[in-house]
Amino acid sequence: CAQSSKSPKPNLNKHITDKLEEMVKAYESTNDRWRAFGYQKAVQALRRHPKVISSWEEAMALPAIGKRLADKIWEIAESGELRKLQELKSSEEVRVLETFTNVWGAGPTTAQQWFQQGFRTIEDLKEKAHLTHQQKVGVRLYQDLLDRMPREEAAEIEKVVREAAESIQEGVVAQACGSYRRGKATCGDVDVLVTHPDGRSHKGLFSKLLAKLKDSGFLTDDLVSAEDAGNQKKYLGVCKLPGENTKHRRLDIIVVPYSEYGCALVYFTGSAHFNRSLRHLCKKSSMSLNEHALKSGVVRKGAEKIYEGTVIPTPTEKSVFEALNVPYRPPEERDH
Ligand code: DCP
Ligand code: MG
Ligand code: MN
Repeated sequence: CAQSSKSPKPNLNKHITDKLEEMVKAYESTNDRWRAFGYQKAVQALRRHPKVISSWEEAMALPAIGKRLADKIWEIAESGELRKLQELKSSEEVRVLETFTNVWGAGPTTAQQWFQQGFRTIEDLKEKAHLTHQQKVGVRLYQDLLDRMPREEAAEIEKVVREAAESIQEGVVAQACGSYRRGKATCGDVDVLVTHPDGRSHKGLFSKLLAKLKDSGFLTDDLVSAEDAGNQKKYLGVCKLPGENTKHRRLDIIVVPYSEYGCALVYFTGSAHFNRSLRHLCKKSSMSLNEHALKSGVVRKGAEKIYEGTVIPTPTEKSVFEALNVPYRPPEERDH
């Protein structure tokens, strides 16, 4: 959780959570959200468990674990296998739905529709399915977009974006956040956060930067062109480093005003799980946190906010932690 400042504990039951995570993926792709959620809960409980599971009773005593899940956990602990997972994986429907939900821009509902329409492969989708613009990109670049890139490549992509931004506006700050900033060995995409310390020169930068990166051939495909979230501008697309053997990679570019930089940096560094635990913490002290701002004096009625609260200035990332009264955690320790 976000509260402890110690480095995250190793997951001693990885041999079990790996299998359970495959179950989550399988059930997510078949749109069986209830089951997916149950398995996800089990994964979380096991990750927090300080010992290797050594009995059925020990599994049963984990929070949010009932008899059926305890059986599954114990089956993996004892045999290293899970028959239910093997069964799901050997089902054509599950395999196809997993393939289809991995297409960028397709969720479980679309995947199910495609399956019902008789499509079974990515080739089928290319030839016969009615696809949105995003799905066309997702299908054309299917394998590239599924692969994670080594962090060295993420650094090169960050550099291309930074140099383009600097050539447009001197003094701009452009930094890769997300898994890259958390020090991961591989990255699913590159999340470049852009701002300007003078508080105003970020304006107009977004479209100029995208135009420049498109002109040079670096950006190859747009997914979400310019989603405007308040004062922040976010681009989701695909890029490719020069050279013959380079792959297409997912790139997100987010331009934010300097006043929102502290909160944006926390948010886009993640992980998503870490962000959730920070927001959870906020609720207890009548605060709220998102990528724009940290607010205090929020009044909630159930899940609804009846008073939005007032912004606490958070010029730096550290100031966000201070205002939340949480010990600072370096990005490498924000995976949980
Ligand atoms: N984020 C979030 N909640 C989400 C999605 C994203 O809080 N539902 C935040 C935290 C993420 C960051 O945005 O770390 C970037 O999102 P990514 O999807 O790019 O995730 P990561 O960079 O963490 O991982 P990956 O290597 O898969 O890109
Ligand atoms: Mg990312
Ligand atoms: Mn991203």
